[in-house]
Amino acid sequence: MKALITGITGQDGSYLAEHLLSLGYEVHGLVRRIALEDPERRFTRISHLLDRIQLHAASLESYPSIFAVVSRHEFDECYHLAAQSFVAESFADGFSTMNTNINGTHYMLAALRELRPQCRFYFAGSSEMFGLVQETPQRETTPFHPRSPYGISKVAGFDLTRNYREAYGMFAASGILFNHEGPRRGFEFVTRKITSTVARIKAGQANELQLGNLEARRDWGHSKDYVRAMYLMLQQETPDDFVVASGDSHTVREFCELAFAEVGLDYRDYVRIDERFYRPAEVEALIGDSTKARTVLGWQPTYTFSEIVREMVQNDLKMILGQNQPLSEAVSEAR
Ligand code: NDP
Ligand code: GDR
Repeated sequence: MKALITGITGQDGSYLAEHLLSLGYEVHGLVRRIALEDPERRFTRISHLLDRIQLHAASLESYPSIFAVVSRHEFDECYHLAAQSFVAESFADGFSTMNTNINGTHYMLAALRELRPQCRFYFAGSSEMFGLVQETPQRETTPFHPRSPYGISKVAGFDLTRNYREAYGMFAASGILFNHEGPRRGFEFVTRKITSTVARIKAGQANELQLGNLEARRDWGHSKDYVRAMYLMLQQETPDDFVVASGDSHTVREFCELAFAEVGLDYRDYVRIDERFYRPAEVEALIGDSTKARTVLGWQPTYTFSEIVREMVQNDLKMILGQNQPLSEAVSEAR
């Protein structure tokens, strides 16, 4: 089996590549040309896989570049994960988020329809599509009410995917994934911002952590668990959409409490509220009902919330104390 992963350099792409390799897949990744020119910084999450995967340069902004990659290989499955994935950035630059996320998805679907309509397609939908939630917990039938340009772009991608399935009979499925984390999470997302700063404080390299809304509530799982669900969705007899969630939700404050406690500190001594990290429209509380994924796909998560927090803190401590990785640089750029 040959799979193409867009966004292979990201958190999920790297775990999914590992999972598919372990199943005997030939794994291809679509990456930006600039990444090929700067492999040391851009390929940190996949450096250990480089001799086992094939990378192709293309841009989500360019249909011809995507068309060229799809035309050169007979892919059986395509996991479309590439996106501008940071919600806060989508408020700062809604236009480029929309362009990359909506057109990028449309280009992928159009190229596959033209060249390889039998290739199975996975779209990385998001719980951000629920936004201002219309029911709790959220499931496949819950109406969408996105609260950011990012959320809106994901609703459009979801609708495009369903339309290609209905109009052209393609095997096109969307996962509606709730937040998922892990040691490879980007530094700007709140979980990694917290765990990396905890490590810096413990190492004497920082003395406070600036955050926005501590009462925001999320259903946090582990990326390693969630990429298994993506794979399972493409192994079904018919294409369908699935919510993937832990069913357990916690506030940002609770995440802080646990992360600081992991190194013997009290978060109240270090966390400062900074208005800059509030969003113009917040998604206050998300919690998913993944009954359908659990019954139809036979999927279930293996990590608990406290195991995720512990793994992330311990990983960041190891990076900062053991290997002198430049955590400080990344964190000071984060927001
Ligand atoms: P990351 O931000 O870690 O990875 C995003 C990937 O997209 C990177 O490989 C990045 O490449 C690539 N990318 C971004 N812009 C472009 C572009 N213009 N052209 C080509 N590639 C581009 O995201 P995650 O791994 O966390 O998430 C994967 C997908 O799942 C995303 O679509 C995200 O929106 C969605 N999602 C994530 C959830 C989560 O909690 N993690 C939950 C629900 C959905 P580069 O390295 O070059 O920047
Ligand atoms: P989210 O993740 O927006 O849910 O999107 P993020 O970790 O950025 O925010 C989670 C919640 O924490 C609050 N928050 C802060 N967030 C950040 N980044 N920085 C802060 O300082 C801070 N303080 C409080 C936020 O307001 C928010 O409520 C993630 C991404 O992976 C998306 O791509 C994905 O689709 C969704 O999860 C599901």
